[in-house]
Amino acid sequence: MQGKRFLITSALPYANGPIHFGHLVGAYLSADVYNRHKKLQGEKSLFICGSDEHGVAIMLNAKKAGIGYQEYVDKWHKEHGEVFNKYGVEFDFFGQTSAPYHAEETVKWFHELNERGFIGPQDSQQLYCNDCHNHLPDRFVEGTCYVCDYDSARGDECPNCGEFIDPVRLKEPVCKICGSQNIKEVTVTQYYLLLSKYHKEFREWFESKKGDWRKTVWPYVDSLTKEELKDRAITRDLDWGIDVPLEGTEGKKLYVWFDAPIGYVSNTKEALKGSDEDYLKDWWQNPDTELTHFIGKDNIIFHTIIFPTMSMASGKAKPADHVPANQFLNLEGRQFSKSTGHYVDALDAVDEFGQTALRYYLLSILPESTDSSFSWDQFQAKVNNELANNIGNFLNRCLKFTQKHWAEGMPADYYQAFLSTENCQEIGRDLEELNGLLDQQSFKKGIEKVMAMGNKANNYFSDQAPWALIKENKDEAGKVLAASSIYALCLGVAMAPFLPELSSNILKHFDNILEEKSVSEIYSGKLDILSSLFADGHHLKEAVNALVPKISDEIISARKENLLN
Ligand code: B3M
Ligand code: ZN
Repeated sequence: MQGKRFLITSALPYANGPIHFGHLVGAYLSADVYNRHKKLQGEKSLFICGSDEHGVAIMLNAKKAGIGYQEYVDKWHKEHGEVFNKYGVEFDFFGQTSAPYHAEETVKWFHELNERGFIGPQDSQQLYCNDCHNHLPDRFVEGTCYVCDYDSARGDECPNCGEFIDPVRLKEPVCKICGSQNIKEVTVTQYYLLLSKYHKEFREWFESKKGDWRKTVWPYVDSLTKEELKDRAITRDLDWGIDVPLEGTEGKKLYVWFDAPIGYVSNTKEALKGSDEDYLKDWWQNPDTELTHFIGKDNIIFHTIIFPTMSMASGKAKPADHVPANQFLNLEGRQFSKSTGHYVDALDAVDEFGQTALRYYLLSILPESTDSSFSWDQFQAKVNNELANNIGNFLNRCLKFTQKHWAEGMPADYYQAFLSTENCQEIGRDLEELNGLLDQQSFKKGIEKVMAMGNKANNYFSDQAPWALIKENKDEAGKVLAASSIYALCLGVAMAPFLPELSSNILKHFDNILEEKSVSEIYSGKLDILSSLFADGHHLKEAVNALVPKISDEIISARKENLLN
């Protein structure tokens, strides 16, 4: 037995456009918090992601941009990496599905499923362009809707009436690649994933998640899968993607949604290259692994039905333990839309406001159970009132005051006096509760808990008023400040999963006494360690700077105006 370990995945972002706040709150920030949380607890965890680089949408956009597919996806892969980096989303590995290691893994899964009888051919009718000689699946074709007569219905869906379109029935179809109307219907063979064969086993597994999964997830999947699982085509006639590894299938590629989730596995393999761990035995097939997929609600079907079934039916991997899918995030009450300008560029925003302010606000509006909305006014209010006035102010006052009056450091007994108090025990209990919330993947409640701890620290400092006390009794004022430093230290540790940059700015003031192991103990609420940490007192060496800057009205007005234009 190796003990429990945590495999954490975030939806692979399509290498096909910018990442916005909606993506960040949907699948990345909470996963990052969970990974940091597990690592702080001293647990073994791996946080795996990568770019999703196949599919028709990418092909169309690369063609529009006039560049090759690989060049196109590489460009987005690089930009996404930069966004995640600036927001402090720290994957253990961030790969690419266009890489050869990924095709190799995907092909293994295909063969395994095929040999076990879960893949089979079926004929279907498709459109073919006589001019550019392309098969035209779903999004490569537009035409007039056969239900409502709307003249720009897409091959997958009519944006006017919402009909789920069968492309061969479109009236006056047009090829999206070359604009030709010279289109014919042809019979083609595609390979299907025979999910229907696995319905019983799927339901057995799925039933075991009842009561455990979110109310926005389980009942929805239940209603979709109660009666049957439908077989799904997993091949396409395209020139970008992973070749179908069967004879006589030249020109066919695997459907993007077949290979994308296998990206979690192939990227784990790549992440562990050179280590003594095996990606399958030690992780994906290990019963002690807790597997969590962090996703937005639009990805539920693939993560709760199709990929778990592929995993179980192939015997390649264990199915997910948790799929905490988030709802959507709007911007000032409306959908983000790059084309209408109702949009915020995530890179530009983080350059202006910094990681801490944005992570704080975005985490506090996580759409865990209902859709939520990003508002510039609320962003400013929360950052200024809660982060800056409350926590930032406490930290500045406490650390600066200590530094000013005890420039040579404070003696041990000042600290020791606080350790046996009820206040200190309460910090320990708060940390334990925080661990409980994050263990349950309740991230919004988690960050609220940290803010409540900040409030307590701030109130303690204000109530004790060391600036007045020092005039009468320097020793007593010193004890209050030592206690406040302990509050600051514990707060810095508690916020580490949420606000890593602010946390490390706080903790660097305690660098001279802290080790990674002691951070882990404090994080878990085992505050006995403080007694030995402060055994020789403490010296705040580093100059204390304003830790949380406020956001001005002008900047917020400009941001709001920007949206209206
Ligand atoms: N790329 C969809 C999305 O970004 C898709 C997720 C794949 S996860 C295997 O919304
Ligand atoms: Zn064409």
